[in-house]
Amino acid sequence: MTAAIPAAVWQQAAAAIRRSRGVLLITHRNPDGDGIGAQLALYDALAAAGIPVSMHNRDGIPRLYRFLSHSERVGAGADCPVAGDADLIISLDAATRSRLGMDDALFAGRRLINIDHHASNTHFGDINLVDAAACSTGALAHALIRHMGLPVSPAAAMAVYVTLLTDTASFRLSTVTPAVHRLAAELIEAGAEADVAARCIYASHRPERVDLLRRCLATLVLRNEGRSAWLYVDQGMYAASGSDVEDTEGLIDYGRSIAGVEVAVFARPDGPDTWKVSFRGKTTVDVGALAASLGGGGHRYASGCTLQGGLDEVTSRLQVEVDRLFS
Ligand SMILES: [Mn+2]
Repeated sequence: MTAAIPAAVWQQAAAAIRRSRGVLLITHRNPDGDGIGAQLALYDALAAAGIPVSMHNRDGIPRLYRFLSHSERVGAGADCPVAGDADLIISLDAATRSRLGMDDALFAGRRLINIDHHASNTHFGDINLVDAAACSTGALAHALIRHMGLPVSPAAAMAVYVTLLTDTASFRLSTVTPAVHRLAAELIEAGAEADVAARCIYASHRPERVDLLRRCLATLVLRNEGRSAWLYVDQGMYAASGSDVEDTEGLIDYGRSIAGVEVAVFARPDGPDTWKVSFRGKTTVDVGALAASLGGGGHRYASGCTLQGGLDEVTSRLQVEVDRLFS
């Protein structure tokens, strides 16, 4: 699963961590289950080995992932008070350094290990553990723990299991190889609880989230002879339902779930006249390339971009690119 990364690079990363005076683990803005799970698993393993380690992200931990051990130890915000103790930063699940959302100054004079599985990763680290074939960044974090010869505790196993679950859409994508199921089995043997993970992530939504879902589904339209599905939420829906951006996670999958739909498009506000747009593909359409054509990035089946303008304007611009996919 990690053949793309030479053994020497794993050893380099392991040595850099062992030599470090302090390790700071960071994942991307609006963190997801993969970034958080990779972060918490590495934290667990390094802390148990007596390596000084801390965690900080630009944005807070989504409610759904707060059942994971050590999640209460992750700092959030533009300022990183624990940075002073660290001479090594590990970036998790971010294709570019700017995706971390932290000031450039944080990286000055500190070594950087980049652990990621986005095909669009720019190899911005001093050491790059990047494998686009890996099903999750958490799987790479797990491989690093094993390369360091460290044990995987039940807490770490659970965190890595969550990265598999969330980044493969519950073991439903083409990234799910026999090796992914073998890793899942190994994690369950190490103490991950599949039922608890599924219940906490898929059956613990707030009523506000379901209210937002209802409003979002009212915006659903099919275009391109039923091959594209379009959904959005706006500030009014957040206000009316008492929900927030965290509650939008997974809404796009309702578009993708429709028979015949090859690309799902979901937009949400991300500041004044700014829209964060997500894409999901199903079989033939490469939504990573679609996002790249709009200045964004991601994977073949999941990607996104940010566009400026009113919703109608943004939708028109998107429609031009989506039409191209089916022409
Ligand atoms: Mn990921």
